[in-house]
Amino acid sequence: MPKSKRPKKPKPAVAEMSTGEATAATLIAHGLDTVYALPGVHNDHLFDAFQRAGDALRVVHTRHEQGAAYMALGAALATGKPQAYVVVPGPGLLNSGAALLTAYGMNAPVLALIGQIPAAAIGKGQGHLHEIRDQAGIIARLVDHSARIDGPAEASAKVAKAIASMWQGRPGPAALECAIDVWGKRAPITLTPPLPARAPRIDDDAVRAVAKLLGKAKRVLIVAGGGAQDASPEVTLLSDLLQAPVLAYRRGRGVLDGRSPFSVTLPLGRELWGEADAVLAVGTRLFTPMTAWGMDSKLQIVRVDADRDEPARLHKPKVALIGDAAPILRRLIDALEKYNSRRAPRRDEMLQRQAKWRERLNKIAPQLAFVDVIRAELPVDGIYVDEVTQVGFAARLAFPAYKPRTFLSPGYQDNLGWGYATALGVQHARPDVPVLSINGDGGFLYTGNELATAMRHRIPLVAVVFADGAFGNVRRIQEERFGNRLIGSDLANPSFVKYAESFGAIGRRARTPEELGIALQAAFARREPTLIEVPVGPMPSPWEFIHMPRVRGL
Ligand SMILES: Cc1ncc(C[n+]2csc(CCOP(=O)(O)OP(=O)(O)O)c2C)c(N)n1
Ligand SMILES: [Mg+2]
Repeated sequence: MPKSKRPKKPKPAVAEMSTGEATAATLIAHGLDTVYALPGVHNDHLFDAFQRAGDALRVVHTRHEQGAAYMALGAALATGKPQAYVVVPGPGLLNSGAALLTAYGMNAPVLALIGQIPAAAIGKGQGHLHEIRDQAGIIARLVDHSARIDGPAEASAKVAKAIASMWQGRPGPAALECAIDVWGKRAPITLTPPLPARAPRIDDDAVRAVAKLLGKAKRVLIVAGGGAQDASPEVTLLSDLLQAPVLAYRRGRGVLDGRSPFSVTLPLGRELWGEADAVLAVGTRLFTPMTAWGMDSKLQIVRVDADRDEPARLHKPKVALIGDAAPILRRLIDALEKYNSRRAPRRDEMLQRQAKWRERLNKIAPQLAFVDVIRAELPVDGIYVDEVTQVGFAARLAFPAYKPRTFLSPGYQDNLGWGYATALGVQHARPDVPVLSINGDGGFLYTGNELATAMRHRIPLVAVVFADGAFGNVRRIQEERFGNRLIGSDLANPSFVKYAESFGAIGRRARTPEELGIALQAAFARREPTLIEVPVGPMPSPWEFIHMPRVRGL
């Protein structure tokens, strides 16, 4: 072909844009279609860019910044895709802080876009509106990647880099600041397309070593964490090949279908930890087993982790495989063909042991009765969003999650009040499936005001509030361990039914597990913002099943 007729490589389009417009266009080019936000004068030009972007980038505005940040977190957890929230500097940033901290702890791809005072005044301490000392330093402590956008020409590249950073090494949130007088500045802009993800090379020698180790082992236990959520088929196949139970507590639930007798939570998981000769830990810190259940030289540990620094934090493993779980486990499955040994099927044993533990868990029967009706009514694809409340603790022990990303629990922050707003973000990002938020009366009123957001943006979330008139968990500890000296643990509640109705949402009351089942069925059929109040009394302590003593290295 003559040179002149060769198709030309398209040149990136250059257009005059504002910093805000370049930011919006880059978010859209990265597949984002929503920003969760609370506006203010620092970000007016960015919001104007959102307005001009029309349906390509919808703004879901909330009633408090923590609502916006938790919604972005929920959307990220439900989809596994990057999500963004926008807040003003200073108080706006701090109001969103608990959610950003939780996004960090959960390795969730949330981008925080944060306003700033006038560029020339930053660092001078003159006391501008919403000024906070060293905002850049504060956000740098909260996330692994942060930067300031200093002008229109660099906006797109900085947004693209921030989003790419969410998958480099350990996934997680990122934050960008931009000054009030910079969002509106204009210049000729070349947009930066999504940067290619750089996957670390898989170490085939190490994979072979792991296949030999696990192939020979007699009693393998797999432990799945949040980093295993996208490796469900691989973990499921490995569980079968190795006849290995899969332990998941909060973040790894649903990776192996909870209906399998090989799917275990803490109490049975601890027993199996005590008996195992090898553990395959996938995308988990292995925190509870390592810090509470103990280690000895007879247990060989293999870690699969996206973060190079994580595997040796508590105990140096035999082998660590670094990278995304799914491709690594696929290589491991291939290698096992050669090295795996025959093992007797463990299905019957697992069925029996599951039944035995279910019986022991009857100590928390009042909570389990609610967990069982919730599971019965929540459709197979439905998403359950946990809270730090009594029925929540029971669900962590006994709720079978059927699929990945359908059991969302806040991980090691375990922060009261994450539930309702996070679930709202989940339901917004996944309008195709029913979402259930469970709450205590303490946790719910952290973000119950976002019922207004559910109504304004027509988000058909169904929420349950278990109302015991107390920070029940705290009160029980005061009763049991502090001679019933109660302090700061009683609550004056509104009528949650009337509260929901005052927003225009559906409010219902259910007094028993059976009534809750009926109310849930109606709510999932109706698909409108709904709050179901369940008055309850004190519930038995679940802690003996969660904080359990050592089984190894005794
Ligand atoms: C952000 C945050 N603040 C405080 C706590 C401590 N905390 C743990 S459970 C709890 C009480 C929960 O009360 P409620 O939501 O009513 O649930 P209940 O135990 O009564 O079922 C508190 C205050 C926490 N986990 N997170
Ligand atoms: Mg309570």
